[in-house]
Amino acid sequence: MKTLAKLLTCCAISGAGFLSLQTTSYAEDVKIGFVVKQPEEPWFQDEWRFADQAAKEKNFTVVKIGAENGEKVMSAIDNLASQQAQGLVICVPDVKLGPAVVAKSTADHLKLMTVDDQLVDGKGNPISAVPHMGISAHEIGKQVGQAIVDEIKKRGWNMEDVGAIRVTYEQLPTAHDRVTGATEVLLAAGFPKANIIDAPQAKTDTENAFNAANIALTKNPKFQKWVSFGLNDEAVLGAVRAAEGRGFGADKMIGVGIGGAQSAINEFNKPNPTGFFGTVLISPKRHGYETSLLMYNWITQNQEPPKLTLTSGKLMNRDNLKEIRQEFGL
Ligand code: FCA
Repeated sequence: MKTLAKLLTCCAISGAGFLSLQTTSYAEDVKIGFVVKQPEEPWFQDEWRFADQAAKEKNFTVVKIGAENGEKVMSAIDNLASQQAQGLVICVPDVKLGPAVVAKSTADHLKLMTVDDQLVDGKGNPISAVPHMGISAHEIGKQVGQAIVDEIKKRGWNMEDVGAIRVTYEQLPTAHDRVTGATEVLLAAGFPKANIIDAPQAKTDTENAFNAANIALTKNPKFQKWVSFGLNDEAVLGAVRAAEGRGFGADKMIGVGIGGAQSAINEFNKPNPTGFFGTVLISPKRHGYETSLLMYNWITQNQEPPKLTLTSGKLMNRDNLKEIRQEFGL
């Protein structure tokens, strides 16, 4: 009798142990990929950091992969499948890869969600069947435009004498929408259309923006003052550096970016102000943590993420940097 009781206790304990072990290993078995187009950009590093935070909290694995071109994207997806991942969150290097990315993920039985840049189909229309989290690009662009207009007025500049370096990357819809929003606000405020100079960048990094902006500056020596906007902080920083090289410092340049990650923070932390006047802070926490969690819930609870989530931003400058970042949980 005594032995039987002992035996039962022992089984109950090991039964419980077995159960809890199963639960743990189930969560551990969840593996998702987080693939980004530009791993060196602070924004994407922040997204990864927040994806890691979600993984730690929920006890799943995030495989972080940088994929700068289509070939790397395809092999990243295969790689994830061979590691038995169940899904991926991706910001592609080229949105036209859309149909190929969808086909490859489907063939590899991976759930697919996009972040930042929405995939497009062969006709250039967004692939709305794939859940996506992006920024409200047009609205955020308008915030950039408004910040520039407000500062032009504050400084009492005559808009006729001011050139605008519009750093463009037209093949990316979110980039187009951001600069369109900013442009609309400038024009509505009376900024002369002819003073808006396009600086098309070949790649969305500071170096390419710098090269593009230099051409715009060379071709337009008549302007004594400049403003600049573009897709992100890197684009505007390229223009700011190019302008600096020609003597247009903080008093002759108003650059407003989008992002608010380390590149902007570094700039604001310089002892003296530069032409990088402000940025619209967007949320890497939502884009990294929340997308990973949405993917996790999709895998573990078959709860599909919302088809479209658009996040908002807030203007940030040297003076309110800490406060605004705190507001965003950063
Ligand atoms: C695009 C840009 C990034 C970031 C993100 C939200 O992917 O290239 O810099 O702004 O959107």
